[in-house]
Amino acid sequence: MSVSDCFIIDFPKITDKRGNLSFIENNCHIPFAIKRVYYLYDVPAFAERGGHAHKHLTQVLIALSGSFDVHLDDGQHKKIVTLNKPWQGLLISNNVWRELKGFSSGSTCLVLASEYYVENDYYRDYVEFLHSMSV
Ligand code: T46
Repeated sequence: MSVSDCFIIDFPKITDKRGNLSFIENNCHIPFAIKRVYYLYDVPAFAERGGHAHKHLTQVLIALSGSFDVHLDDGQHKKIVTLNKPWQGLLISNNVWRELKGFSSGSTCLVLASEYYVENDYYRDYVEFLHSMSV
């Protein structure tokens, strides 16, 4: 998997003068069954989240409010994606290092994950990650 396997997904958007509505249906709008949902909130502007890759997990990140930058790195190529639209998600495949930075005030990141939380699925050491990608 590489950064080119990471892409933006547009979710349905129902516009309404009362406010807009988007929805995501399991196995329909994203290419995996959702096993876990988590979210990042109250993130200070200077904070950085992520700083790891996953061996098997695929997930979709959504900026439900505010904005932040997602730095992607597969060991050979890098890409930065800014998320700031609640009707869009960024799919991040396994074996891609990700760092989340530049959180705006009040931003919220919703994450839809293909697997339950398993600490052993993480590469948390960048050198180990690079080594694993090169063998
Ligand atoms: C990712 C970015 C965007 C759990 O117990 N269950 C969970 O589902 C998660 C995600 C985390 N945790 C525990 C593990 C740590 O003790 O919560 C603590 C903080 O987790 P972490 O340092 O991994 O948080 P982030 O924001 O750096 O990374 C998370 C995800 O772990 C990661 O997959 O891509 O959000």
